[in-house]
Amino acid sequence: MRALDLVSIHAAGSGHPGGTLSVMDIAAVLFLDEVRYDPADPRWEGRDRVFFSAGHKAPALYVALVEAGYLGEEQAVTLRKLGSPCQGHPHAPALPGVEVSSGSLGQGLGIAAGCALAGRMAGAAWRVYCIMGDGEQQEGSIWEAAMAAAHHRLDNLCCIVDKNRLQIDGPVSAVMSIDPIVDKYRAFGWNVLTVDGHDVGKLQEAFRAARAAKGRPTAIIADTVKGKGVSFMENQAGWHGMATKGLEQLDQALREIGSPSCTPEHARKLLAAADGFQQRAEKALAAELPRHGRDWWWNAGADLKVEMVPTRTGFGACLAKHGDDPRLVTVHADISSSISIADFEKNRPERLSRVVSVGIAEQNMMSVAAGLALEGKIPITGTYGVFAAGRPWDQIRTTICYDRLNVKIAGAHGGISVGADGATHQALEEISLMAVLPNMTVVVPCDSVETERLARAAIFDVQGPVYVRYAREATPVVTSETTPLQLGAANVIRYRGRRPSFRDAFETVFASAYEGEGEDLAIAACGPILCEAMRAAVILKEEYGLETRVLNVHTVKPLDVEALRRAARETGAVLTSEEHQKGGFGNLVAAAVCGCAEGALAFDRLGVEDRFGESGKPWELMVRFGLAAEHIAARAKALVDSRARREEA
Ligand SMILES: Cc1ncc(C[n+]2csc(CCOP(=O)(O)OP(=O)(O)O)c2C)c(N)n1
Ligand SMILES: [Mg+2]
Repeated sequence: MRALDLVSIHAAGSGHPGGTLSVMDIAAVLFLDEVRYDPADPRWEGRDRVFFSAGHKAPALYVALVEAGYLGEEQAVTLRKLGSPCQGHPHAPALPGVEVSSGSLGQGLGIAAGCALAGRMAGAAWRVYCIMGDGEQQEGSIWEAAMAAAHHRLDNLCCIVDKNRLQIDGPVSAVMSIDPIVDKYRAFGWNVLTVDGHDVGKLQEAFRAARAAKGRPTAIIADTVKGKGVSFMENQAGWHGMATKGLEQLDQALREIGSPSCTPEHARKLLAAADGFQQRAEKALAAELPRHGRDWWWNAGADLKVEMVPTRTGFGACLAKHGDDPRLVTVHADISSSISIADFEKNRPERLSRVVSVGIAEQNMMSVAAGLALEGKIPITGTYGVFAAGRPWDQIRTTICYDRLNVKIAGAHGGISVGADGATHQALEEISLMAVLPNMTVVVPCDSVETERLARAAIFDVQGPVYVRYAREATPVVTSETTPLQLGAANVIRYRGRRPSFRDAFETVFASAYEGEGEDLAIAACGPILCEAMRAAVILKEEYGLETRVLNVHTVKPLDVEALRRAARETGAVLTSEEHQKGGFGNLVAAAVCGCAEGALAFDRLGVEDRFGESGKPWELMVRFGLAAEHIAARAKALVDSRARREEA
């Protein structure tokens, strides 16, 4: 199981070896010994229910489902690929055997408690199991569930904590201690057992004891080793979320695991199967990209060259540069490197006294930040946008926004281009969630340079809450230090003809200073998809002779209404583009331009069509979800054509 786990993560090129290797013996004992199920009838009423609350341990669940007969090895190795049933985090509707989707930590125990309650109401004999991480114990929702499960005496419920002592930012004891965890569960009224989580016999015994316990739920605290079985991964925080690089490293890991069935030779066959799946997915995808004359994809031609840098880099650069201001305090929630907030203290040990770790506890993160702000600090909090905007929305609304507290929120991993982690980690709703809040400022910068500059403005020029949305993937750099930029003011960007550099092919001015040039249409965008809108302007001009007024609406709130209304009046056709559920940005623009044009305004919105994201490579997903320049150009062309037809009629 460990070998297949590592092969699937290797084939995906990303994933979580550390926490899957630590939980593997637990998963094996559960699925091969303890739990009753029927792979021929995944919804069999009499089955025991197993919840993987720690959704990033998905590959361990998938290989357990292979052993249990739910799916084949060849399917398991399609992990994280476009169209795979094995999403980066478990997606229940996609894969029989998965009870519920997970990936947002801290929710499984409550679900398991509800399920156990339903089982008891039905007088059923089946039992409920819930697997959690030790860092995950930092989520307050777990303790709400722990209280409820004990209160309701749910002895048909057994949770297992994979206590591997590490989370993303380092040792659990350093990030936010959970100990004494045994005493905590006991104090909440649970039957608590401790066990060596790699001793199969002891695990079987513990599950037997859990079944025998009456009148209260059982928590099995399993001592484990993160990365168990592979010498270079064991106890290394860095192997939390990283695939083996190169076949040599994979082979070394496989040799150490020493599986008789999943040898390096067998791994080659599985990797070839994964490759075949990928090629078929790419072929299908190629047909989905609208064609416009020549290939206009990024850096495909001899000119219009562009550099790609992740916007998150710009956020980190801002903190590194301006972190000496003693008012700045960063508040971390265990993903500080990947969102670049840790650049604040990188190589600057004197700033560590202004770094606060709250653990995986996004709601408390906002409350702590609020308290810091009350005392004159400028707290900078951040995590992935789904967890930064969604999980603590009420804290942001009622504590931070209501009192206009000076809290800066970094919403990383905005958009579908997050890639292989899948829907649970792709923030597609936060523009709506944040822009609806009174007193909130929302900025969505388009590239790394603009992110750095707008983050600086958000921190120092705005007195009050600001949400900065940025992304994960490397995206084009289309602005520079000298590009006109003012928070709250939109820019007009005009394509001026082919140049060696994509950035130099455009002229950018403040919208308020722009003299209309009788363009055919306007495209309003925010975030990295603005670069796609710019590329669409190239396609529209070069292939169809259409002039486009691209509007960089980096500040979504307060919106530069005048710039949008002028664009609507002067071009008569407006298309909005967003890497977000369609309307989060587009509806705000629609409301701004509504009724402002003299004749009928041709208006359309492009964005994610009321659906969740999925796993895949970032650029694959931009195509699958219809967000690339080729799609924008096609929609823009259709909009202009429909106006022409209307005018003719
Ligand atoms: C609500 C939420 N916040 C943050 C994350 C990002 N995240 C994924 S795994 C992880 C660390 C989990 O640590 P632990 O529970 O110890 O599991 P291990 O990796 O050791 O298996 C974090 C913070 C998340 N998935 N969900
Ligand atoms: Mg852990």
